[in-house]
Amino acid sequence: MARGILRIVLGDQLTPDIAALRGGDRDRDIVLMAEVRAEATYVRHHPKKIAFVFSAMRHFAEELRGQGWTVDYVCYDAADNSGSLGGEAARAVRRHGLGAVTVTEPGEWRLRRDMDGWESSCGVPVAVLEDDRFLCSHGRFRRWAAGRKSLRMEFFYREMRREHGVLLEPDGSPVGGRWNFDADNRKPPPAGLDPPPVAAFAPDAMTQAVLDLVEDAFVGDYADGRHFGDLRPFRFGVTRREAEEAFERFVRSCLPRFGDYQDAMVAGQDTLYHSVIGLYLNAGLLDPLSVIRRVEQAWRDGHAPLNAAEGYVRQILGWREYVRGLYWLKMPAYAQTNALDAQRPLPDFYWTGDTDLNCLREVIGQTRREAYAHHIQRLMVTGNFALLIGAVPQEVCDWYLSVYADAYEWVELPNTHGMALFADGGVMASKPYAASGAYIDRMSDYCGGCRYDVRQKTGPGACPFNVLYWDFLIRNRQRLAGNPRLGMIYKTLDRMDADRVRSIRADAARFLDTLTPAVAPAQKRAS
Ligand code: DLZ
Ligand code: SF4
Repeated sequence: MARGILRIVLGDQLTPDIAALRGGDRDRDIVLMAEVRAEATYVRHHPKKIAFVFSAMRHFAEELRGQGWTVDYVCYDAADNSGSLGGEAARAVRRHGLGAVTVTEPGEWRLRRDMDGWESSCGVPVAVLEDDRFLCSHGRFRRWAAGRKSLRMEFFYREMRREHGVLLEPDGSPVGGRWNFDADNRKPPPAGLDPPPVAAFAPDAMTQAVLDLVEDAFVGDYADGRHFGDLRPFRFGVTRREAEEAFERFVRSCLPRFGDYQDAMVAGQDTLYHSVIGLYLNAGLLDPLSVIRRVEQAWRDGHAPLNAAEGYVRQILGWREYVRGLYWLKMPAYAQTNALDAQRPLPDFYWTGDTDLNCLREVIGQTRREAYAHHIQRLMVTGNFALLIGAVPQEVCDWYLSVYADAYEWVELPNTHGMALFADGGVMASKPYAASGAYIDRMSDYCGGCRYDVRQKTGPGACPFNVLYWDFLIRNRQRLAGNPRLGMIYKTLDRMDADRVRSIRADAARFLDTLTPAVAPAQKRAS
């Protein structure tokens, strides 16, 4: 009788019909799931993220066992844990005398390259299957990208809408007469917004055991090599049922106002009307197309306005698929991009939250507590600041990859190198997302609680974003002045008198001098 197959399920592949399990023989094959040091430490992930992944993995293993699979589950603290997925694959093949390995492709280039060596380390054939949980395959994205000068998300998104029949009139045109209601997603937050709390789940015994393990192995002072972020209280869901409940709760209570306040930021309101399901989607606990269909239905039922439904669908069917397509199209070179030659180390306060710029303190503080921040907090506060000071793209990317519970390199790298830092030279964005304090002031209530004055343009009390913004444009004139979308801004700069320009540069230099590089730079990833 032919030997069985080792079917490997990774920590972000927690989907019962994942490619590697399809067509398997439940009597003969073995499913391997392994908590390993290499995955938990290739960057210093937020302890909440590790706890979420490990606990969701353990719950998923139970789900598979309930469906008749034999699951060989290797715990992080098992005495003979080899520390890597490749090592565990080879050990399991030998342990069970199996004849082949099947695995669904991972979300990250690093691990995909590693898998090329698995046939020789396992001594049996290894099949790496495409991850078809995404709506756009690698081939489909390549076809879309072929021959295009510009790879803008908007055009990709329209094709996805047409292809999957989402928010369309019977004649194929977009409902509401427009493809994109972005302009209706930018309401500043009025005083007294009172969003409902995000779904929270009490840890069960299995999660409690994981929390203890994570506490022992990872929690402590970042400067001593431990991982940044608060482990407790831990309130994430860890099963498909909980993820579905969290999403349904969002649809019922938050979606109607999500559209209006998608870009708003309010101190102390960590989630506003956001769904906070990125971690569930990216780990495989929710299915993107079901999420999209549910949101479309909420609009068709008159429960949510179109700017909310379209704005939400754009994130999942547009941005999420687009960044994943771009990642695999452009890797590994994309990780090395640094079009603006940014060389400044990431400041230490990204890892401590200890800064007197209130917007950064709020967003980093929230990130430390929750392993969550929404897209505008990421793009226009921490990302914008990193862009303006010229922080090294790889360090910035490692920060995002570490601190957010939903972060995997396929989503983080394009968002950092492409969107936030313009390090790809304009593949993703038509201009850098650079903004002065005025943007943050308009979209948040952070400035009221800040020791800097957002209306002051220069001088010791001026909002640092104001001088850094102009300093950034001056520093990068050669690279950016030819960009048609920046023409007006450079004209304004050209009209500034020389004294003003000198004082901007001097203020910026003084401020930049106060930044201390991180004590323990983020661990470098092998790519
Ligand atoms: C993020 C993560 C962590 C923290 N730990 C594990 C692990 O121990 N075992 C595992 O299979 N996966 C883990 N993951 C998720 C992987 O890093 C994920 O599969 C990436 O997409 C790698 O490509
Ligand atoms: Fe941030 Fe400037 Fe506003 Fe302070 S004044 S919160 S530094 S934007």
